[in-house]
Amino acid sequence: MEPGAVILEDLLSLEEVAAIRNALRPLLDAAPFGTNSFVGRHTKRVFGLPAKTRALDHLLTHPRVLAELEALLGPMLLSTTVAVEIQPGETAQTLHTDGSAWPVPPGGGEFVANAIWALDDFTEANGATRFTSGVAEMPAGSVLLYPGSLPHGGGANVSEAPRLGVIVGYTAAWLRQQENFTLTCPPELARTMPERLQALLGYELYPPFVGHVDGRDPKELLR
Ligand SMILES: O=C(O)CCC(=O)C(=O)O
Repeated sequence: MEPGAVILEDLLSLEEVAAIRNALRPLLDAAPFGTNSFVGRHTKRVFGLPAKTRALDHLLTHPRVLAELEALLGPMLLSTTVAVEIQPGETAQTLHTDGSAWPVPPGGGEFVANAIWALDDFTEANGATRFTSGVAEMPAGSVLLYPGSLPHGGGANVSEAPRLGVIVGYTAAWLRQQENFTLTCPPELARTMPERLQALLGYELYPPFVGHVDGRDPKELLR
C-alpha cells in the first residue's frame, strides 16, 4: 500500500453494502456522465448524499474512520460526499491531491483527508483508486483512507462491469467545506439526522466562535 494510505477491510457487511447500493441505484441512474477526462466521460457522480438518502449515515459517521482521520486532522467536518461509478471504457484519471483545492501554503500539516468506501470489489481491472506506487485493490465493504497531500486518482476500467465507490472527504473543522451542507441540509432536514452527522455537516461550533449564529452554537438551531 502507498505510504500514508491505509485500507480497513470488511467494515461493512455484504447486507449493508447491498442496502447502500440499492439506495444509490436510482440516484446514479438519473445522474449524467462527466463531460471531461478528469471527471470521466464514462463515470457518473452523485454529490450531496446526506440530503438524498439516509442509507449512508452510518458510513459517514463510522467511528473507526472518524477516529483514524481525527488523529490526523483534529476536529473535522464533512467536506464532500460523492458516489462515483466508473463504467467500462473509462480511462485513468490524472493523479491529483485533494488539498490543492484550498490555497493553504505547504508545510502546515494535513487539513483534509478522504475515505473511499468500496461498494464493489476494487480491482486493478475495474478502476481501483491509483497511487504513484500502484492501485488500492480491496474487497467490497472496505474503506481506503488517505491524506489530502497524497497524489491519487480513479483507475481505468478495462473490465466489463462498473466499479462503485463512495468518496467521503473530511476537512479540519476550521476550513470551509467543499459542499455547502447547511444549504442542502437545512435545519428541518438536519433535525432528522443523528447528532454526530449534524455536527459533521456544520451544525457545531469550532471553539471559540467559528461557525456561530448570533453568537450561539448552531446546534441550538436544531433544538
Ligand atoms: O474514484 C476514485 O477512486 C478516486 C476519484 C477521485 O480521486 C476524484 O474523483 O477526485
